Amino acid sequence: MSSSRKIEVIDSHTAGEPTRCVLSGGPDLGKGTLAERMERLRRDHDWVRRAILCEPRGSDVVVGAWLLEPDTPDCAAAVIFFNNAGYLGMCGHGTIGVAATLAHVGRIEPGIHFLQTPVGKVKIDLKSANDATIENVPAYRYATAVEVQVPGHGTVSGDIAWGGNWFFLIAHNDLPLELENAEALTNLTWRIRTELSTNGITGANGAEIDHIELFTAPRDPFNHSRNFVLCPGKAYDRSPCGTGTSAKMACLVAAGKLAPGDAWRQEGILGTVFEGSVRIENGAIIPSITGSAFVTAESTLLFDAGDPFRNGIGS
Ligand code: PYC
Repeated sequence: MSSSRKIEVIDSHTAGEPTRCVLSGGPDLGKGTLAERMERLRRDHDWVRRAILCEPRGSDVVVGAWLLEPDTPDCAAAVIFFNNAGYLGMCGHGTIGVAATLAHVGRIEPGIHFLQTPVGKVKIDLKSANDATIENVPAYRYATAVEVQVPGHGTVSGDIAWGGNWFFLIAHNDLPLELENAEALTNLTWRIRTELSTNGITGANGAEIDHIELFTAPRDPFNHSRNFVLCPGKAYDRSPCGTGTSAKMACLVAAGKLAPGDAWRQEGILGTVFEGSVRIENGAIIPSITGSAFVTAESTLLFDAGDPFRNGIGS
């Protein structure tokens, strides 16, 4: 028995991290601000997030990007980012994926565009069908040298920073940040996240710190650093993480280690790179991230009423 619902999506990856852009076919989120529409999605239609991203159609790694009409006429689109665990404020790799997708469907051409996100307006400088520089929302270091005890591991010290999502950033030299250690790194960062939450260590206004970022020296000496980023749903970011690189640059600026206009080449766990820099506007740190995305599929998601997993496994 098939249902008439069909959701059109375009898949891409940015530096190895997948994005699934929802073009049409989702439930009507009604009128109102983007924040109101996101709240309606979360409250009334959360099944569709799981149906689109969770197995058997998706996987824990994929980030969804729901394209909507913007509230403001100067934006090419509005977007709500989501993953296997819930909703994201901003997503750097996802924004580059959205840029490549909008170019793929002919909605934008190389040049300057704006994207509305739930945490603010983001600028896209589309350089070609695959390459873009995005200017993120302002980033800042919220706290430095915050210590947390991780049972069986010891004391971990890190910075708390906002880069469009909340991050705990840690210099890490125990276990190499290499793919073969992904499981051990995931376990460690998950335990750090759990201890932050148990100990009431949060971002501003009690916000949950749901991204944990480890740093070490880059494998390629041309780069400045290599990272491993744990995302909220326990998947690790295959890319160097755009919001994580933004948070890192905010910490470097606060520590006097990065000046406006300096390049920061952040290598991720796959060895792919985001090139970042910052500018200062009215005292705020505005990060930019340059990366490449490639479209991998144009698909129609189908919802058979008889399929026990039509709304995703675990629903
Ligand atoms: O690139 O900002 C990012 C991101 C957040 C979660 C996964 N990727």
